[in-house]
Amino acid sequence: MTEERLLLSGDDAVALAALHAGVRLGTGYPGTPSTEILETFDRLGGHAQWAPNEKVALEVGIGSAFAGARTLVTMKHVGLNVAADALFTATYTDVDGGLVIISADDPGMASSQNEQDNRHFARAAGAPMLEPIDSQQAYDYTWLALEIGERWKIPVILRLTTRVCHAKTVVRPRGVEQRRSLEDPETPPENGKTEHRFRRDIPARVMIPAFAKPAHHRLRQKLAEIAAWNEAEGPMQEYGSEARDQGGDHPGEQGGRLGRAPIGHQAAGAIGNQTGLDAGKQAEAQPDKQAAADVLDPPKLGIIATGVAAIHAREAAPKARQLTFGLTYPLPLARIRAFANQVERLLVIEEGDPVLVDDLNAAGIKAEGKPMRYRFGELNVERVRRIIAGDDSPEPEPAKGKPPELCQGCSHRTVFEALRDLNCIVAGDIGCYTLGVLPPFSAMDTCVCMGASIGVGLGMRHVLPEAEARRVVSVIGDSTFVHSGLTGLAEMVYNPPPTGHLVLILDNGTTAMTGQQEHPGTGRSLDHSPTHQLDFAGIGQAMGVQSVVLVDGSDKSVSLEERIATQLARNETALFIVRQPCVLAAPKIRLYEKAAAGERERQCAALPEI
Ligand SMILES: Cc1ncc(C[n+]2csc(CCOP(=O)(O)OP(=O)(O)O)c2C)c(N)n1
Ligand code: SF4
Repeated sequence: MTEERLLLSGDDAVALAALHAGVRLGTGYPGTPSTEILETFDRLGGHAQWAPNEKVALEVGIGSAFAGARTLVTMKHVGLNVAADALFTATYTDVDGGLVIISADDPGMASSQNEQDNRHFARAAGAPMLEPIDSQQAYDYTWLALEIGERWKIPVILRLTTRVCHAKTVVRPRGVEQRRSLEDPETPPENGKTEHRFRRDIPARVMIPAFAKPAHHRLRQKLAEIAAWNEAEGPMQEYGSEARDQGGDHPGEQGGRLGRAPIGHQAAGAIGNQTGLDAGKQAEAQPDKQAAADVLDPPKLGIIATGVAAIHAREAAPKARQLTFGLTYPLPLARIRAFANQVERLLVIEEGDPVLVDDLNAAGIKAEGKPMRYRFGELNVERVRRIIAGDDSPEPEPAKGKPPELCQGCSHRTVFEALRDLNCIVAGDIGCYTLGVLPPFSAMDTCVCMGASIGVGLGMRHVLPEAEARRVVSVIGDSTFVHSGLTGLAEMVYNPPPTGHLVLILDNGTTAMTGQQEHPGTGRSLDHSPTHQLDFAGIGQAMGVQSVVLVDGSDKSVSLEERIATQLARNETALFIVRQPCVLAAPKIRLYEKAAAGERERQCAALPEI
């Protein structure tokens, strides 16, 4: 450990840990609140790249880990749905290099289409899961995930949530002597990097039934061993008991190389400031609440809490006994049982679904969960106080913010004006353009998940009466098209509806919604340097779409509305690529293009004359 103290977001802490731990490859797909991890890893000098989608990112990560390299794969919670096919079998395999999968969950849906709780994935796929409460633990648990992964040759999920990703708290990184450098003095001079060699192990990596059956047994054995390790040495903190009065954490925290920041007042304060609540200040501001102190801190109340909820619980009931652990799957059930035996009322404070409380009750540990209403949205100190006190009075309505809207001058505006005026039935998708659903456009009828616009549009075309079917249009962004629209296009040409169909790709040259990331359609890598660019028109033609049209969105001499209307009257499959850069990204795109042109000129000038 160094004396260095850094104020970092959880995302940045993961990136820094990845760098310090010698992660050779970081790959992922953008998605709030995980996007910054790879961007920071790249800025710090790590090898980071955007994949077309989360499944490909995880597959690349699995390959890298099979080759023995420490690897980081990042995504938001719904990304794990896309990557799930790879995940559920990867846990059967032996990965040599530590493979950390970041699942950044979004309770409260600050920027997501659902608030699914990815703790279910750990249980369903048999993947160990670590859940940090703050940036220090985000740093420490990234290391720990790599170490657990390498010891048991298993992918490990690091589950973050929006608050942990974006709140900044103090991080004390490992000392330089403990860090793993990418530079290895014993490796050949050509690249100066650690060489990872492929180790053949067919039964551990080729999941045909003959090898997968024993592999499943191995997975259960690994999880049993990890659970035993978690009981004995896993990262855990207990408060309100003698151990806490002596300032002691679980021995694992002290003896292992694990998190060294207990949930003390410092960490609680850091997050508390985010929520605007602090135990002392709250009591001062609301003297009537003081009377509830006995309810909040009865001597026999025991709280089990994980993730950021642990900080809220410490602040809401500072005198209550509390057990918090970092490795939340597989659970340290014996430790929990011992804790439960010391208290009269055992309360589980967890954000999202009743995952932990159900696990405890299933294991015969009598635990109380939260009322249904707290399953929705994020927890905060006030909500946790209410849970503890059994206060079921109505919660104050959150302040209404200004509804979001497409930027002035946004290229998506023209498209939605046309679709509105033509009274189209619009199968929509996810991106900035989803805002086409709001007034003054109100021109989107469905939005389910990334890529769904094409399939959903086709489904409607197949069953609606002809006049209505003709009005159906699928609208998809460029990043989303690469992510999961390509197979929808294959479906369109393979099973064309009798009226044909029209897909509009809104190609604004960036992944605008998540902060202007590159993707395979922009022709630039994560660090904005030039790379191969997918040709959407060529793809449409090669797939057999009957009418492929490139539309310059800035060309006002052609009416987009007329073009769409003409197309809808034909029984053809059609792809319109409406191209116009996002107005916010355009200046940067021009800079990247200028830099690339300069580089090409330099390379040409350096060519020998023939
Ligand atoms: C499976 C999944 N991964 C990531 C996201 C986050 N996300 C939502 S839309 C989007 C892409 C938006 O880019 P694009 O389609 O180009 O539209 P734009 O925002 O540029 O208009 C991303 C990454 C998500 N919602 N679901
Ligand atoms: S960020 Fe770009 S794509 Fe998104 S609304 Fe603004 S101009 Fe449109």
